[in-house]
Amino acid sequence: TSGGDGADGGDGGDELITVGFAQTGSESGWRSANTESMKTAFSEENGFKLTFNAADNDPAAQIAAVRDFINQGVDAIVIAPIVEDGWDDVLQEAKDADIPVVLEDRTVTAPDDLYASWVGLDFRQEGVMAGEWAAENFGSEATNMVVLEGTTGSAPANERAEGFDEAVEGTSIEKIDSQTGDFTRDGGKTVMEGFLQKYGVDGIDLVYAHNDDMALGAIEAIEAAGATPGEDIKIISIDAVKDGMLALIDNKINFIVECNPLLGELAAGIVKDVLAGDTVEKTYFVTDESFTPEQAAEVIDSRLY
Ligand code: GYE
Repeated sequence: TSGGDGADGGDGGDELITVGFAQTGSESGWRSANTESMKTAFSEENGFKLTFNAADNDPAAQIAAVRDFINQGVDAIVIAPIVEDGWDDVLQEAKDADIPVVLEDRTVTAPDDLYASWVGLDFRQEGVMAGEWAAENFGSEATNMVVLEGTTGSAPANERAEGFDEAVEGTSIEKIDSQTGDFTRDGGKTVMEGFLQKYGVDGIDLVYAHNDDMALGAIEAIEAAGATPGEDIKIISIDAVKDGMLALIDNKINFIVECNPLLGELAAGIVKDVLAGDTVEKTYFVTDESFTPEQAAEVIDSRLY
């Protein structure tokens, strides 16, 4: 050939692996970090040609995007499933078309022979960590708690609720209300405004937000109601994204459980292994930490997201 085509030494030539990635949307800081991590890992430099779709949190649109990928005949499909249910048919179609599917982030209820592998976080354990901290700090005094739930039907909303509830069972923490804020800042703010109207500032002691963005929205609502977040009303959330950590250091949030969004390299490695016919595990769990304000201040400069 005439050179200059950048055949940099590999024996596989410059055939790129075509991958369709069906992302949930762009609801949160976590999601932005996850999207960036995925795009970096599935780059041409790393041997991939990525087609990216963000479904704006619409499960039907996400399934349609996966169907498009199947029709395009991509080499592999990666999905961050918005909701757990409803995947059986399209995953079967991918299987019939011999296109391996790797899930990242959220899980599905479909049988696990319909996908090659999943990489993500233990959402239930995140809920348990948040609940154990709540139980330890507020579990022996009467505590009225409201919950800002993630997207209804999503694995993290379901499992973070279950894990937390289990950890605070038998304590004096009482869940007085729980509604979805869809993992967005606006959603968290609107739902919290409603709670404040209904129960008053004095009727709420604790907010458990399924992600930082909703906690940040709740902070706005609490401040607008003339109260001090982190003091008059305590806040626990999940993710540990930059803005969440800064609010934690500011003592507006009291405790954050981490949820690591940097899954791109792992997902790309799994896709390559699957296509090479190498054996992969069905599940890969990435571990999470948790932070008090003091701990957040110590690590903030070294955080990658
Ligand atoms: O916690 C939230 C995002 O699925 C783990 O989705 C993810 C969650 C994350 O919108 O911020």
